[in-house]
Amino acid sequence: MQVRGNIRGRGAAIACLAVVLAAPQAASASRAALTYEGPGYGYEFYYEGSPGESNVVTHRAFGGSPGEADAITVTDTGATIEYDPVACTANGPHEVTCASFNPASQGLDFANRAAACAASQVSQPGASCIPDLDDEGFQRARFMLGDGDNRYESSAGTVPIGVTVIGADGDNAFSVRGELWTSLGTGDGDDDLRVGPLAGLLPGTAWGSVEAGGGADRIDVRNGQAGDRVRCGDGPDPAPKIDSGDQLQPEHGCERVPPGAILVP
Ligand SMILES: [Ca+2]
Ligand SMILES: [Ca+2]
Ligand SMILES: [Ca+2]
Repeated sequence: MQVRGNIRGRGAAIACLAVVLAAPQAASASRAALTYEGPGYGYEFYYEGSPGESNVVTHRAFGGSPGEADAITVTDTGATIEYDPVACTANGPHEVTCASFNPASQGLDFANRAAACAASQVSQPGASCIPDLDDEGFQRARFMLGDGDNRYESSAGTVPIGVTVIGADGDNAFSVRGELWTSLGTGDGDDDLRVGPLAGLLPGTAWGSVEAGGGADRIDVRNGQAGDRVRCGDGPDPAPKIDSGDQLQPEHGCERVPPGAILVP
């Protein structure tokens, strides 16, 4: 299954070949942009909060197929959003849509693809450089929300991709559901972190990773599947809510172990 292969291989050492769509910087606004990561890896949507903001974010991916969304809309009622005008359009100050197939970005896309092909032939002589247009959607979205008490919630009906949401030392509440994979990370605040189910997929096709840092963190990875990995961090954390077979890492907090947990280093 191509989508899953690509997602599982996301850690492979590929050059990030073209960070070409950085948005204009503004002093006090969040920022939406996207990055083309090379043939077969498609695009990553990137959202970064500004210091001092308390972001209240939702996103919805649409078009394409699971693991390969054509476009992403992000809404942040806690911040004004700056964006790359080549790939994105605004629907008001708090909502932006970015498209992986924006006609204005196609020329840029092809240039990047040629560079990626050249690089792959250096490491794999004879490797094909035929563009695979089916692999050029958004495979992942990353939200770097920084300090403040941030909120993040998945929209209902989003096309599942990979989602990363990172906060800092505020009291964060992140609730992600319906994604192929999820990574949540926070700091010393008292955080509320949830990885919910993805309907209609076979067991083992979605998973989550949660790292909660200091503070008393409420963690819930009851997505109906085993294998989610939890680090509670320091602080008086209550026992995480898990499915049987989810993995806790006692070396990283999680002193209160619920029934069914698998302890891993
Ligand atoms: Ca925390
Ligand atoms: Ca689980
Ligand atoms: Ca903790």
